[in-house]
Amino acid sequence: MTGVKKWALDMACVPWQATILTLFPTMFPGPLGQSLAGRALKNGIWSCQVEDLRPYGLGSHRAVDDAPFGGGAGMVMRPDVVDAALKAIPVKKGVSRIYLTPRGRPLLQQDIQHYAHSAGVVLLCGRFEGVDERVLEAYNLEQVSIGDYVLSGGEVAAFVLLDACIRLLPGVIGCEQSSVEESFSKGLLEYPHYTRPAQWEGRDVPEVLLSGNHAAIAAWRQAQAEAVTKQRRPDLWSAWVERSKK
Ligand code: 6GU
Repeated sequence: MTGVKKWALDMACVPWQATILTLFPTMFPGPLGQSLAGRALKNGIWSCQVEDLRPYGLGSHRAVDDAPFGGGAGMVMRPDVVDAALKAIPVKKGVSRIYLTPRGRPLLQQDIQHYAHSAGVVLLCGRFEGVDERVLEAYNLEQVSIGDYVLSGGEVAAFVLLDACIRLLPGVIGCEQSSVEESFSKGLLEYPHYTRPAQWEGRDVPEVLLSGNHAAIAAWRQAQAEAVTKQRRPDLWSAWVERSKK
């Protein structure tokens, strides 16, 4: 075991805790069992507790959903079933309880930082048309969306939220990465990256990057970050311009 791993184990006696409520428990840890997140899971930096919603279902068929009052397409997850599952999850201080839904507030890097610095998250993954509103209210669940498109369920959104948190946990990646983090937190997209070969298929690496002039390189990267943000993300650009005036 490397020094960093040992340090991480000593520091994080209590793993950052991910609890996932889902009808598809075998999906987890899924991609989070690989690569950086997978190694961190094995090293005890985070834990993955999956709670299957099915056993909380009603009747011999363990029904978890029913037709919407008022009519319309699709099925809605029953509040009594979700309540029974949530009751089985111990309430822990510093653990946010989150319902993943396209109706939620957009998930931002600042939210990820907040969750990563906390003790963990409980994620309720919906399927079908969604979850009965009353149980969301009763538990005052945070409602979070990962973007303006519709997924077939909250599980893929849970992977996204967890992946973004796990890479920020102490000991998951080296210190070099933390500066990359800050650069996005400043609100600009990143500058472009280049590596060897310096010439490839008739395309050259920008000369300034080969100059060894660190001030010139930093200025070039800043200008590139600003240009790409202005072009691709006018929303981020306006916010950045506003903040720069203050
Ligand atoms: Cl969090 N869930 C689902 N089902 N669809 C989404 C989403 C979440 N965020 C964007 N689309």
